Amino acid sequence: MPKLYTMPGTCALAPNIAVAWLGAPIEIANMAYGDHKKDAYLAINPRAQVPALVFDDGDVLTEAAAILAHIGAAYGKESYARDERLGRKEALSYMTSEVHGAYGPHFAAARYADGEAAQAEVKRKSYDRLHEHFVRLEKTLNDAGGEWYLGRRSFADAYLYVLTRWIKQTPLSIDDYPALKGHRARMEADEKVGVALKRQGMDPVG
Ligand SMILES: N[C@@H](CCC(=O)N[C@@H](CS)C(=O)NCC(=O)O)C(=O)O
Repeated sequence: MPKLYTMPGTCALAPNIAVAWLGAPIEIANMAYGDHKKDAYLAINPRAQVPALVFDDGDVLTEAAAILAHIGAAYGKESYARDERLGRKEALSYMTSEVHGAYGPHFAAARYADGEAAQAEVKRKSYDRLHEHFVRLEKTLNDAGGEWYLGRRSFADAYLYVLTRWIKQTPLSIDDYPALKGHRARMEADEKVGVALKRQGMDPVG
């Protein structure tokens, strides 16, 4: 059975949720934080990042957007219209690169600047960028009816949930983005999201 490597608190939650939603025959291998830098995992992903999907023949797929696309194509039962397929691809590329990337200075300021003052400045500026992304995400969600990011539930919702969970760790407030707040609560009311959180050693953020 293919194995999805995850770690508490990480974006690997999105494919973990996708596996739970589809009941896909994929084992979740949740590592303790730190194990991603040990030899056993570096042999799987030398960049020391999760998620990684390891197939029975040893092939490895990394990058959350690619893993989500694979899970949808291999195990998805619903058929999506062309505009939905394109919308999902665009949403996942945007979220995994632009928005996740904008969290970089928050999570790892030392990669962007030296010294406490410079790092604080880099972080402060990153909250401005994140705010712009949340305004855009909020608008897209509202334009789609306010319930699911693309109008009906898709893997974009799983990744959006990862991004809105992290708001809690920043000085920004989910209260400033009411549609995102409602979306996060909707995700946390989902039984399968609860299953995914549990197997990744995580709790709802409330
Ligand atoms: N571009 C990659 C990014 C993956 C990534 O940044 N993973 C983070 C967790 S969200 C990680 O493994 N970080 C390792 C660390 O914290 O040292 C993807 O979309 O899968």
